[in-house]
Amino acid sequence: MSRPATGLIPKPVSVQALDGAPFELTERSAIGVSGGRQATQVGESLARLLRPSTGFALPAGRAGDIWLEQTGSLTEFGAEGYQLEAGSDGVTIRALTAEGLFRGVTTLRQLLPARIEQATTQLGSWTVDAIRIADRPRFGYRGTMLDVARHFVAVDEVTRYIDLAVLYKLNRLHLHLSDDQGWRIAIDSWPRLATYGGSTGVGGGGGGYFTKEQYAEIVRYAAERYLTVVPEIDTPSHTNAALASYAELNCDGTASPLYTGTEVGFSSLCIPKPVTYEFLDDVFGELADLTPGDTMHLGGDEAHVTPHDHYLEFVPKAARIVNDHGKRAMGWQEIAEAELPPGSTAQYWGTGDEQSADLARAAVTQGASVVMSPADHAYLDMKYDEDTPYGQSWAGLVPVEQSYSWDPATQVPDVPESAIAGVEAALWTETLDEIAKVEFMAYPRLPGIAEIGWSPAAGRSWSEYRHRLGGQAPRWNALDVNFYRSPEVPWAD
Ligand code: TNX
Repeated sequence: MSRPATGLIPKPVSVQALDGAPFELTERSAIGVSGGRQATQVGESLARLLRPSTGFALPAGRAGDIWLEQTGSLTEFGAEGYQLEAGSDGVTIRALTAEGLFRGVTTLRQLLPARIEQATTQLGSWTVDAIRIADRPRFGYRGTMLDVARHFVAVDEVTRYIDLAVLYKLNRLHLHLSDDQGWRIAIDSWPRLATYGGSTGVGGGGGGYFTKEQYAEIVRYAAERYLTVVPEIDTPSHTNAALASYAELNCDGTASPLYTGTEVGFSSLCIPKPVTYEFLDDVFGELADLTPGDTMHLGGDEAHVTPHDHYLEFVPKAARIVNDHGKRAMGWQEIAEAELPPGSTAQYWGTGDEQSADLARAAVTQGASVVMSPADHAYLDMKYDEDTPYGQSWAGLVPVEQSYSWDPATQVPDVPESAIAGVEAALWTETLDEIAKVEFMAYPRLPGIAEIGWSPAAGRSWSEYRHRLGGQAPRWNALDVNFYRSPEVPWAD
């Protein structure tokens, strides 16, 4: 009695096609919610999603053929898990938390025809085949990083990026807010960081920065979609924008010039100077006040001109400053060389090389968790092939199959699944000066990283996945996504 598998991404833990008639969404449909205020908001957000394309009223209240039920009894699926059942009587989604309901609603969204994503009323019926799904994520951290420092990205472009990311059940947005070329977040106690340090970018463009209100708006928009913002202030290197803004941060007391090139690792905070730590305390303090998530990222990568003993002294100090503001410290893999306070996370960005593997193991030995971003799979700024018009290739070309074909738990020997917090796809923007190019690099690869973070390893294969991926094309067309029509994928339209 098996029907063809659904086109869902990420693939759920368990999918059972049922014999009965399909569910049909009609003008009489309604959304009923049982649960707290957040569950009610999930119901309302589903209604807002379905109304434009269906043209139906879809009242959201206490009863309906779409039934969202938050229930304390569903503990076996964890905080993000859910059960979904669809049939002629209706659709029921049950979860322990509102977040679980949101993930289940995301599944329902993908089960509906792709034209559900359209902004205007569409003709035709809206059915979901009878089905039963039980689902929960493999990893708690499923992220994507956006580098808004090399090229600045406007608030509505970030929210668009969020809209697409949550369609694949990602739950972390790591914002790379500072680098040599630009400082992108207003800090009241050090105002020139944004006004001067944020005044340009790669190639000498106009730059820009988020006001505190704008950053808070991004955080709020993300949180409504169960995506937690992880802000990064990259230190001690990748700091030229700060060093250009304040002379006293430089060891020689002279402000460096603004920088618009693409070299890495040439800048450093002055490790022996007390003002360095006052600066970090102010910056991370103001950022913590705006950030409800439990983690702040301190960078730590490519500190090529920081004396090594200084680097080892700096990282624990910076991590403790983050801790003092109530947050866990996260950093790129290099931080594992230094002593890390409990609760820290190191982000692996190696390519299978021994040095990176050693760093990941050093993190685990210290009791830190690891987020996996192997550059030869999960760096979305790498070109797909020789003909990709922008992007980089220092980690090699990363075709869609390669970005999908890896497993976090076998990436680094002796870094077991139990030490891995999850995965993150990084999008650096040295070569990406508009959001359309960012989208082109992210799609179709980002959904594959999202699936690696969510779905069980057993049962994942490229030969099967590529068909589900190809099935996303009508949805992306409806959403006007500028995706790369890779010849590796059998696109559905
Ligand atoms: C390496 S990966 C960097 C970034 C660059 C990226 C380009 C890492 C932690 N640092 O500074 O933008 O390569 O792919």
